[in-house]
Amino acid sequence: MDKKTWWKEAVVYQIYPRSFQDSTGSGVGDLNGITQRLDYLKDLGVDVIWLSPVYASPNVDNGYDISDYRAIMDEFGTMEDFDRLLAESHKRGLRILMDLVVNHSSDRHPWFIESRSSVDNPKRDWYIWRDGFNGGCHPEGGLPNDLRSVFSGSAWEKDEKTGQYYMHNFAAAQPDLNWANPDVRNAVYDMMGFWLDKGVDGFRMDVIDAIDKPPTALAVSGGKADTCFGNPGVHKYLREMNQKVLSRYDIMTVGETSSVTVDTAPLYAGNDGKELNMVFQFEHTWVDHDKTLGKWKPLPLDLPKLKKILSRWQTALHGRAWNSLYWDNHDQPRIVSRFGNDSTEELRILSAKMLAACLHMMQGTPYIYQGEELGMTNYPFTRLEECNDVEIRNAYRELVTEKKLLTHEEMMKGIRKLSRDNARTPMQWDDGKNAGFSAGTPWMGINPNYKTINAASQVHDPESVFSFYKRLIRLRKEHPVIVYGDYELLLPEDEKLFVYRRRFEDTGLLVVCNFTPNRITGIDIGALRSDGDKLLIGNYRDTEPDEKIIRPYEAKVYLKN
Ligand code: TEU
Repeated sequence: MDKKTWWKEAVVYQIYPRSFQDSTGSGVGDLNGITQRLDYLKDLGVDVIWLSPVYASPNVDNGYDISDYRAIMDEFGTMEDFDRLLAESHKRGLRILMDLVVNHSSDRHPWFIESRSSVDNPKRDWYIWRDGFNGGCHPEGGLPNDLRSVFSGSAWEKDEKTGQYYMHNFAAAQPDLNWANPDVRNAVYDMMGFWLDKGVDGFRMDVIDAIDKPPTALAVSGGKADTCFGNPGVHKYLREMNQKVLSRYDIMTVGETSSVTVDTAPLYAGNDGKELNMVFQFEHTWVDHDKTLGKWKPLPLDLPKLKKILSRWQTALHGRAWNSLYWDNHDQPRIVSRFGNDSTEELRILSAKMLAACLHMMQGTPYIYQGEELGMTNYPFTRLEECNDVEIRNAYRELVTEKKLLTHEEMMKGIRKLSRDNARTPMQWDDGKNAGFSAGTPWMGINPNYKTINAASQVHDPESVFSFYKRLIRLRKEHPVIVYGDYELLLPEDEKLFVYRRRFEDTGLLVVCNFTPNRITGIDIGALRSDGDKLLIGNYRDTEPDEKIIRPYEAKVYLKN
């Protein structure tokens, strides 16, 4: 049985501050904007707010490139604004999770500026420097090896000053820190203490599975390099971090770990509590990615595959480690446009609710990304100039311009379906100017559907997507089976329905979700139900008396008490 803790029972709401609420008319969201909206979050019923980075940053990757870990980004406000946000959140019983981005810093961080200044600078070894292969005479341009950046191209950047290359898993403006150096680790732990002593309630740890680089990734070989993600040495550092920092506070921690598997999850997030509380696994976010072209060539949803992945995580971690549950975040497109259906208002609302029920009835801590609770959709990008994301721009350059593996139209199609910028358009608060996001010119285009899809039209409507999320959050607080129950997938091969059961002590849930716009007949839900159960929540106003009919995007959850 899973030990009870507050973070297992909590629901987290992720804010991307740049796009949440602008309080000054600058066109960029800010901390005071978030403070103004705390009552909205309280009304929704979430317990924890995860803030994407709010630290000083040149914004090559929108705050995931930090130039001062102890300062607030100018555009977002001041440290006093932050302290007020924290105090106002706590006053309402809302906790704050900070984004901890310590796999890399910005190339403008004073540590890196010093590090690159000369080969014998004391901070040289705070980053990862290598000579070029063969004295830089290799036909490939002398790169130390063929290690690739997640954001396209080589992970090595030549620094003209000293002639050596530094390593970056992400953009060239995001040099990786050298965790093998204890001074780096201690500087990070000190900085974490600074925020924890202020009273923040935990951390979401960016690409934390990449902090330990295997020597085979960094060898100056001119040839094939191993990936930097998921090297077992990560656990040595996380255990040290836990002993020196995390264990001293009652906080919540979640690791962003794209390489985690059901086998390694118990190391990161096992019940023994030696490292983190939970991890974000990525497998379900790759289900519609092409093998070679990835997200830039979207595939149709293979529901049996999605069910298999999510169910494997549910079953393997039960009683051993703790799951996070998410469809959306700032790196993912909008779920309703991805696995749901935004072609009509009716289907958008039904499918957004169905997807919410499907996820929120599983075991794990659910994360809601800003706007997901409104059923916000992808953006109709048609021109590259409408996109901001460094990942998109780099991938476009490599795949369309240089290698010609995709045409402009194909790439734009991929961008519309799966790119990260879909999540980053401003929050749609109302049907007024700029959707109520900003009195100035928004830094990024607002989705033209804001007149219909916005918070103001949903908060008081009991049939809205917002109200549905609110009910799901409340049910989680009322029924321990949702938090602590075990899990069993039914009808694994069915291509249209996602059906599963949960059990806890004498109680049970049956969750039935139709992932298609069609009426499904022939499967007798009545036969799967338990004696005396009742409908706990559903996304249709009325009930269909014939239990052999499941309506378009219908979701039904039965509870046996
Ligand atoms: O993301 C890390 C990560 O794994 C992503 O690169 C992911 O694979 C990609 O976004 C999918 O398109 C984190 C942050 O969440 C992301 O916003 C940052 O860009 C990245 O780290 C670098 O800090």
